[in-house]
Amino acid sequence: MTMAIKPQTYRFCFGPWNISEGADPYGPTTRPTQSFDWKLAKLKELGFDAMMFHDDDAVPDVDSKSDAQITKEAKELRKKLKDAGIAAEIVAPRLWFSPMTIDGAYTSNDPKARQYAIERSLRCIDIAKIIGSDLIVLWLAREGTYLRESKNGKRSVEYLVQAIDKMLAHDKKIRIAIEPKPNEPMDIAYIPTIGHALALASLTQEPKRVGALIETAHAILAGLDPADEIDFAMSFGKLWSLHLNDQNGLKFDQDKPFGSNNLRLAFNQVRALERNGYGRRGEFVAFDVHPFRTTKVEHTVDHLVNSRRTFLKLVEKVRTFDEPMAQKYIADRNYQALDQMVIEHLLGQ
Ligand code: XUL
Ligand code: MN
Repeated sequence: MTMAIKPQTYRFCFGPWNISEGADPYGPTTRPTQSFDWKLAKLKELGFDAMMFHDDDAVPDVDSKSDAQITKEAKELRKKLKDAGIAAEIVAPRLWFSPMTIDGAYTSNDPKARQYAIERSLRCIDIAKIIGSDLIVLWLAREGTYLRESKNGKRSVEYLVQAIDKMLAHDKKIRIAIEPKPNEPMDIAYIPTIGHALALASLTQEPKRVGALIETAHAILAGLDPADEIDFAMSFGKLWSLHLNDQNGLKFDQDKPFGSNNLRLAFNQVRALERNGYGRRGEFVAFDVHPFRTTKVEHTVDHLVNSRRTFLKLVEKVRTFDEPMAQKYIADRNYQALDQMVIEHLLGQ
């Protein structure tokens, strides 16, 4: 007798920065700032399972605090999360705010800045351990250039490997997920795609502990199909976290609600996750989405609820897709019929 595989049930999360205030480079905030406690209570009330963190979401102003103070505050957060029954999914060092990292963090031309970036990353690991996460996310925000002649690309790769090796050596249990993005804030980033992230992982001391996080918008900004990026990473067993959102072409990073711009692209991402069993090893589905600037305060979390709703509806669409019929069209090389079948399935006809 063959055992039926139970359909995957997903667990969801978001970060405190996903309840944002609407500021953009051209104008101020449009909604008031909500406290961390309000966001945590909201996350729980909405039925999400985990929260993702930057190091300074967990311990505000982390650079100005002693190790003892950081430990104390991280322990307070651990208790808060435990009381709420909410897990900490990931912790990411916010390496792009400090005056030390104007010219990059791990790849800065200034050795003091590189040192700062590594020390801050080790502290981030300490915080993650205390609040109960073993997954460190590296969005390599300023690792790239505005001007290619200003840095040496090969040396930058060496610096990245050295930094990751220091993190791996600092704690034998943590894993690192690299979140690639091809541009913004940099003109051109050094690690723009999942392929780059996994190649970088292979140069480290322990490639097994270095994987990836895919963000829909980042893949689109790289001119790639996020579903292919998911399939690629999962072919290597390396998709350890996920930032679903949407993006209208090659513009600024938009972090729109999942499926907002291209429902078919979203459908194909969910298909890739389903067929590869994303979540079976405890991975979470995170939405790295922001409210539209125009959002009124009373709708401040709707983008998160809607993203999860769209995701779950697309899971149903994937599970009810007529796969035998699709296979028949594929065998007959009738991609015109396959195309229409997908469109009508998404239209609910
Ligand atoms: C930036 C981005 C970040 C990371 C976390 O584009 O996506 O929010 O996900 O540092
Ligand atoms: Mn992200």
